[in-house]
Amino acid sequence: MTTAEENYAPPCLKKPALPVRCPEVYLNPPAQPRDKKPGQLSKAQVEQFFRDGYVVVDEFFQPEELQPVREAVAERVDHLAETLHRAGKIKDKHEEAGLFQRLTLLDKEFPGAAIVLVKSRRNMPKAFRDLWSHERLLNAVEQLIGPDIAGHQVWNLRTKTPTNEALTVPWHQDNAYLLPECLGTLQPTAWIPLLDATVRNGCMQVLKGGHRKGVTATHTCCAGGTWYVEVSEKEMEKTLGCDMKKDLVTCEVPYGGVLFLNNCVPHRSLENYSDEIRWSLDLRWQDPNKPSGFWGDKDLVLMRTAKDPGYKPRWGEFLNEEAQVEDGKDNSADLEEDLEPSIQGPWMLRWEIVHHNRHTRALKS
Ligand SMILES: O=C(O)CCC(=O)C(=O)O
Repeated sequence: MTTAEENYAPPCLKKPALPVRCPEVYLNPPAQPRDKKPGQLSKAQVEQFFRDGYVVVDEFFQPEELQPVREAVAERVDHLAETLHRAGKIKDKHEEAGLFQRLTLLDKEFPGAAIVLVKSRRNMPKAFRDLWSHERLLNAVEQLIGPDIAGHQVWNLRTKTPTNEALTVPWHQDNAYLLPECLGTLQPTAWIPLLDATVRNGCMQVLKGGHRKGVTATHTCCAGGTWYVEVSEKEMEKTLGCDMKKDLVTCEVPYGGVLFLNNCVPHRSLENYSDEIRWSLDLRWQDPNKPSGFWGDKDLVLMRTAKDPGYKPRWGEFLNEEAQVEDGKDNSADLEEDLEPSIQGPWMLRWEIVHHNRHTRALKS
């Protein structure tokens, strides 16, 4: 194998990791669209994304545009409350509590309710799909990855209830959760809070420039009482060349704002010390012709293609539940929920398990 090939070859899971490096996809913007389109980032914002590995864009959405998303989250919490109640796990459904309190109350009565909500694979609500394929968002993403855009299989609704260690995400690079083959694929994330995300309620922190070498540092599994992989400060300094003092950026994002993240940049979220739940969504995209690194057999969802300007995402295929999305409604409330508050995933097999907890113990090979 030549040196150049070595640089691009994904390390086989069974072999010791090769020194894989793919910096250029993370550093060089594609040709910018010639047309002016709503939602496009400024030249300086595009440059920042590629130089620093992140960019915060305030006022990307109007509050009323995010209202359906808040309502869909409330509906999910309501469904969870009904399910827990039916299963005899809780006595009070806390129907009077609002979006920013109710899950905390459910979690008090049934510890782990917030985790059950995180792992719920109920259909992605229409409001989430509309946000993910929002015209303005895709216009911004086009500036980062080009005119062919697919939604990545990994999306999350984060339910950061106050002082809940299990929901505080430690330092990681997103590609550490995927197969090594996707290292050469730029997969920008839009991290979208459903309230003002602040230091107090657990906003994100980024190590700016940590993507520049285009490598995935060695992570370990699993941090504290979580199912998350983690990369140590020492390892980020050594392998990614990060300076923990100079490169640390705390990204407060006001409601309506978006934090765009590069999948190679190290980031984490802070603990929530407020009395409200810090809800957020993280949504990802990539060029459909590149490896996604997803472990399962689900496909990407094509959202735009240069060949067909009128193309619309085929959600039925993505969700594999055509009947449920055909009429635009989410009539999936009857789907069984798994009420076991632990989470396992294939990323646990990619990295050494150095700390066992309820999540790793339930891992089947
Ligand atoms: O929202 C959070 O707390 C963490 C999000 C995150 O790490 C991610 O989107 O990759």
